[in-house]
Amino acid sequence: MKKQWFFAFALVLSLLVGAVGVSAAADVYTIRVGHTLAPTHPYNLGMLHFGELVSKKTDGKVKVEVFHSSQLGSERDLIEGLQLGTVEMTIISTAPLAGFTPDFLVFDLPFIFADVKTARACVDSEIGQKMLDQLASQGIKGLYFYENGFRSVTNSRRAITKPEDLAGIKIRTMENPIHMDSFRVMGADPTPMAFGELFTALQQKTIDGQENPLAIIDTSAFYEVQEFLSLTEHFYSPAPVLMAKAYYDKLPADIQKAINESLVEARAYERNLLDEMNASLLDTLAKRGMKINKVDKEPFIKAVQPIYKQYTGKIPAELIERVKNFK
Ligand code: EAX
Repeated sequence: MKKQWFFAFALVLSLLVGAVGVSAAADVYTIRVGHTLAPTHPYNLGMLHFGELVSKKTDGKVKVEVFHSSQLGSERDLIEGLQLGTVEMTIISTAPLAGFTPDFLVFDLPFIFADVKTARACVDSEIGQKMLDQLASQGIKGLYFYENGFRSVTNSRRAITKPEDLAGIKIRTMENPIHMDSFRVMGADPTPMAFGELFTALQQKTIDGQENPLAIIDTSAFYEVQEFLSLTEHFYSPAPVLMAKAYYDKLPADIQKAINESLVEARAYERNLLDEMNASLLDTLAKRGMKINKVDKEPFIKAVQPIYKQYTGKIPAELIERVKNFK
């Protein structure tokens, strides 16, 4: 009889420890953060900085392990990983979240933000907070918006100076209906693809182009496989930092507090890194051989107006108005 009690106790203890990722011995909380970008990108540097801050604030109780370059899977895999509890945290673009919570689609509307200051103020406002909170029903703790940035088009065929130049360009997009429909309405041929497969697809010319912010074009070396960079800045990608809700909810209040304080501090650090990089990246990418052109955005803005009509309803009209007019 004694043996059965012992085994039952051991089983319960192992389930308890396994469930919260805590080693019962020293109450150490290990947070694995997965993302798709290069080790030199501010996503990675921002998460490493978060790890340093939260370790200091908790006297080493919280240990953050950052896995870059899609080591833990694509952004969709990472979102599902949070729901399954196979990963504790991720930093991604909002685009793949559209399949989980449609309101996030509003940030994917082309040209919805005029500049980075407005974009940051909007995602940091109660509009952004409400969206992060909506993720709770999906088993995800939406914490803060970091930044990916304004996305521009690169390709290997021609400079894109007006929407008509996109005709017939096979362009990789994120797995997001607005991104695909926006390029379709401008005459391009969109292919949704996980970020981890993108460099090879460009190298093998199975696609002509892609669209991402300058910091990704540089840190993922797209300049090696893309000749033209056209500064369309057609979408703004916020970068939500998300945790597995089941994991977060089980953390003691003081640990949750330390995580939140550290993430807020590291958010400013990550955005500042992007600002610093963006100040010199056009020069850097030109020196790396890219042919760079500015564009008159008006014809592009006009060309994508049907997208607003098509998605009003799927995205609450009131939410589109609030974000579009955010000051
Ligand atoms: O979130 O897939 C993409 O193009 C994203 O910009 C990237 O994964 C970072």
